[in-house]
Amino acid sequence: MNQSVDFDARRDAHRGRHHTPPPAAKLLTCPVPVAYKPAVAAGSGDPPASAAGASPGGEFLPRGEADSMHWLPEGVSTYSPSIDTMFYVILAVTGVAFIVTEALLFYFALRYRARQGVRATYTHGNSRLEMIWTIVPAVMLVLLGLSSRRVWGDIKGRIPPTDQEVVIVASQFDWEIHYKGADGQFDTPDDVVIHNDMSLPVNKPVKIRLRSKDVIHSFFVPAFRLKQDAVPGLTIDVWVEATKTGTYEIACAELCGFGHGTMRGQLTVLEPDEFQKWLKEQEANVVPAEAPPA
Ligand SMILES: [Cu+2]
Repeated sequence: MNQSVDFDARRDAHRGRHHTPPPAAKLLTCPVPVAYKPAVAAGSGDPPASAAGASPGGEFLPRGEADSMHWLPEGVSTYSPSIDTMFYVILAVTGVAFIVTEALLFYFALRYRARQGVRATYTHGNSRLEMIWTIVPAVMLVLLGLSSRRVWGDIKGRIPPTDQEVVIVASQFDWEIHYKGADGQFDTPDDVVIHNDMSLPVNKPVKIRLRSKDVIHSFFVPAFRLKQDAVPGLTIDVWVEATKTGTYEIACAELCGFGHGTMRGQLTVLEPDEFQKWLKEQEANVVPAEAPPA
């Protein structure tokens, strides 16, 4: 059974005609759920393929084949273990509550079903029971909220000091990745701009500034456990520190139009010296925009 899709062909086909929806048949053939199998082996010395005509040969596999022991893809950011712990704790609490309430629902539906000769009694409810099933979930919700506050504050409430910055501009249906050019500043003619193909250094905090040109998108890197909306008119800062080299998937996690499902990119985590080498190569390729006439 071959469920892999030609990720690069899909992305390349989409590049340059962002407002044309892809053929419906292609959208329908996308297997779900999928996990991204890294095309670049961990620690590989190969630089990532550049944006133009990239063909790193990555392929999507059914999640079960990628990792049968865990439901989640391998976490490769400093905060992914904390997110996973929170996920499994919340899943356990809500899972038990779900099973208990559904079991009671079926039990009562069966136990008190209409039967001949049995007259229904009218009940107005039970205040004590209602208090219990309101207060217990409320207390559990507060406890879950309090226990996740530290992790949440660490991820969303601060940006660790770093000189590594990337600006990501989302649009239908494309991720535009901006790096400071040789002058070390954004919004200048020598900025490096790459579509749907991002590279980052490993073991180094990176500040990501998210923007959107049109509608709300959501920058989602499952392997980092990082998901953040990109909202038109706002610049939203997030950060990540990758812990393992390799190639990972970027997805849009906010339904943003007909081509939403094709709004994918790849993210390559490189050793710091390889990253610097790659960035220098990209800088050398930049054709500065002509200065506007005075
Ligand atoms: Cu989107």
